[in-house]
Amino acid sequence: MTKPIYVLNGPNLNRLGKREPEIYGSTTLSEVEAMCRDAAGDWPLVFRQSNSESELVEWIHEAADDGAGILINPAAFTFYSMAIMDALKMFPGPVIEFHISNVHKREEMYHRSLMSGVVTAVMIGLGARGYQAGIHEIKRLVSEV
Ligand code: DHK
Repeated sequence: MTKPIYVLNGPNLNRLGKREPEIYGSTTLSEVEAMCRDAAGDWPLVFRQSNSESELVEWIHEAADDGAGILINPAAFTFYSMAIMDALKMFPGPVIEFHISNVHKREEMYHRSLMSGVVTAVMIGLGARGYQAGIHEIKRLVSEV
């Protein structure tokens, strides 16, 4: 049986569409999920969002046991959550860190990710539609394992 790809989203991403649309666009998280499922085709997806660091850690542990790959937008946790960083280190498969916005064009506090040094690849600044490319790329990376 094909292990699912986990698409995990961090804090405030549940507000996509209403949240700073000049930065994150008008696409809602539900629309992002639909795009991801379309891009995944027959590949099973687990698509989740949480504002809780501990819940995201628990889901990464779940993925380590049951998942093939992770596409994660840690959102604000990107810059200070060693708990999520340490959890990602335990994941045996490919991980893509994803950000809707180009964090390097934003304030200094958005420039240093704790995750980038422990993931397979980083995708930044493609907008919400970039999740589709993220799914295609994580599928490729998983298939190459
Ligand atoms: C999303 C957030 O919520 C921010 O905290 C990050 C990221 C950027 C994004 O662009 O998807 O800094």
